Amino acid sequence: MSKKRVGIIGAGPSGLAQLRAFEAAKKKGFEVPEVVCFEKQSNWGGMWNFSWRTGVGKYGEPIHGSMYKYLWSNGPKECLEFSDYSFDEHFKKPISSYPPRPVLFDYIQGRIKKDDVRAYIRFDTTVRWVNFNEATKKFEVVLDNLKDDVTYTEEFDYLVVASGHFSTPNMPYFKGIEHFPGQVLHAHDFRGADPYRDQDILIVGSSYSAEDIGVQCHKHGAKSVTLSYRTNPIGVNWPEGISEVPLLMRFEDDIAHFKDGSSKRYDAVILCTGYQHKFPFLPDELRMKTKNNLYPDQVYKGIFFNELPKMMYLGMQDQYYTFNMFDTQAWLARDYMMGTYKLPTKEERRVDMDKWLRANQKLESSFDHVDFQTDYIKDLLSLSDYPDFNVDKVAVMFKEWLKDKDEDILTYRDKTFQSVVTGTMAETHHTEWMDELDDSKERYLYMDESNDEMEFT
Ligand code: FAD
Ligand code: NA7
Repeated sequence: MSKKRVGIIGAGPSGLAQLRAFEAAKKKGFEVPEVVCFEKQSNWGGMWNFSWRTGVGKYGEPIHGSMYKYLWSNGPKECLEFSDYSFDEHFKKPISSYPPRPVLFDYIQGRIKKDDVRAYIRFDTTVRWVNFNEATKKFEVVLDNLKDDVTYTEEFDYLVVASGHFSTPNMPYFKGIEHFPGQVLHAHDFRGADPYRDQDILIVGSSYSAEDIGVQCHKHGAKSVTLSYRTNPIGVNWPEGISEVPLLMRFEDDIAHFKDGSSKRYDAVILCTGYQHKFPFLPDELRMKTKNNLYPDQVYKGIFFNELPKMMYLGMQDQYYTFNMFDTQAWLARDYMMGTYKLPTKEERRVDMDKWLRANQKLESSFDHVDFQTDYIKDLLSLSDYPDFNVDKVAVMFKEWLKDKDEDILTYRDKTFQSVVTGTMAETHHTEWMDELDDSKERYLYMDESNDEMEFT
C-alpha cells in the first residue's frame, strides 16, 4: 500500500512544529507518512524571517511578513520555550528573558536544523487553491512554483494549514484620512522606527502592535506618540512622550480629532488595527472564518476542522503561548494522521467545542485569558507524548509579565525569569533595554562583560 501523504501549508513556527513532530516519531522508530511542506517565501521561519520588502515580493506575491527591525520578544522567552529543545541546548549559556528577533529566529532554526527536514520543504511555492475530492477522499492542491513560473497539482490525504494570521491587515477607514498629507500605513508595513525620529506619530489600536510600535517609536526618537483606542485603553503608566486618547473620529488635513473632543497635528499615522484570518487558497466549505480570538469556532481541540477533520489548522488562536502551543497542536495532529489518536464523533466534538466557546465568552481580565489558554495547552498535553512542562508555572510568568508591563512599559524587558524546561535562571542583559539600540545577534550574544567592546568569536 502506498504511503499516506501529508501536505503542510507554511514553514513558519507552526509548519516547522509539524515537521518536527513527524521527525520525533520517526526517531522513535515509527513509520511516518510522506510529508511535503509548501512555503511561498525563499526561507523558513514565517514571521521571524524578516523581510525589508512591503507590498509584493519579487514574484508579485503579497508580502507575508509584518515583522520589523528592533523587535524584541514581547513576552518572556521562558513562556515559549520548546520543551524538547531548550534555550540552554541552543545557546550553551544563559541568555536574557527578552531576546531580539534575530536571536529567536536563530533558536527556531537551531531545533529544525538538527533534523534533516529542509528537504521536505518546497520553497518559493505558493498554495494557490485547494479542493477536496469527495470521490477519492483526497485534497487536490494547486501549487505555483514561483521561481520557474509553473503551476501544478498534487494530491494529499491530509492537509495542515499553518499559514499564519497576522499578515493581511484590517484597514478601517477614518473620515478625511485620504487628505492626510503625511504617511499612512498599517503595522503590517512598518519596518522600524527610524523614519519617525523627531515626528509626531498617531497610532490607532490598543493591542500588542500598538503598544510595541508606539514604545519603539518613543525609544528611537519620535517627538511624541499618541495611541488612540476604540474599546479599552492599554492603560499602563505611560512615560512622558506617549499618551493615550479615545477613538480617532476624523482628520482635517494633518489634524486628527478624537472622541473626547481633543485634537492634534501629526506627521504620520500607523494603523495598528489588527489582521484578518485570510485563506485565499481555500473554498468556503474548508475555510475557517473567525476574528482574532482565543478559541476560533469550527476546529475541534483548536486544530481539527469539524466538518472535515482531515483538514487541520495550526496556530490560528490569538496567542499568549506561541512556539510551545504550536508544538502541542502539531504533536496531536501528527498522532491523528498516524492513527494513534482517534477522534470522537462529530457530535461529541461539537459538544466539546461548545464547552470551550462558552468558557471563552465568560473571560474578563487578561489573567482570565492566560488561564484559559493554559487550560487549553494542558488539555492538548494530556493527549500526546509532547514532553510535559510546567504549564502552571508558565501561567504565573505570564501574569508577572502583565504586571511588569503595567508598572513600567520601558523596563519590563530588563526582568528575568526561570526556565521550566531546564530550571536555568535567565541572565540580565548586558545593556538596559531602553539604551540598547542594536538588536543584532552578534551584539546580543558576544558582548564581553569585562569591558564595553564587542567580542566577536
Ligand atoms: P507565520 O509565522 O505567519 O508563518 C506562516 C507561513 O506560511 C509564512 O512563512 C508564510 O509565508 C507561509 N504561507 C502563507 N500563505 C501561504 C501560501 N498560500 N502558500 C505557501 N506558504 C504560505 N510571537 C511571540 O511569541 N513573541 C513575539 O515577540 C512576537 N512578536 C510578533 C510580532 C509581530 C509583528 C507579529 C506579526 C507577530 C508576532 N508574534 C510573536 C506572533 C507570531 O505570529 C508567532 O510567533 C509565529 O510566527 C506564528 O507562527 P505561524 O507559523 O503560525 O505563522
Ligand atoms: P490585535 O491583537 O488583534 O488587536 C487589534 C487592535 O486593533 C485592537 O486594539 C482593536 O481594538 C483595534 N481595532 C480594530 N479595528 C479598529 C477600528 N476600526 N478602529 C480602532 N481600533 C480598531 O492585533 P495586533 O496587531 O495588535 O497584534 C497581533 C499580533 O501582532 C500579536 O501576536 C503581536 O505579537 C504582534 P478593539 O479592542 O477591538 O476595540
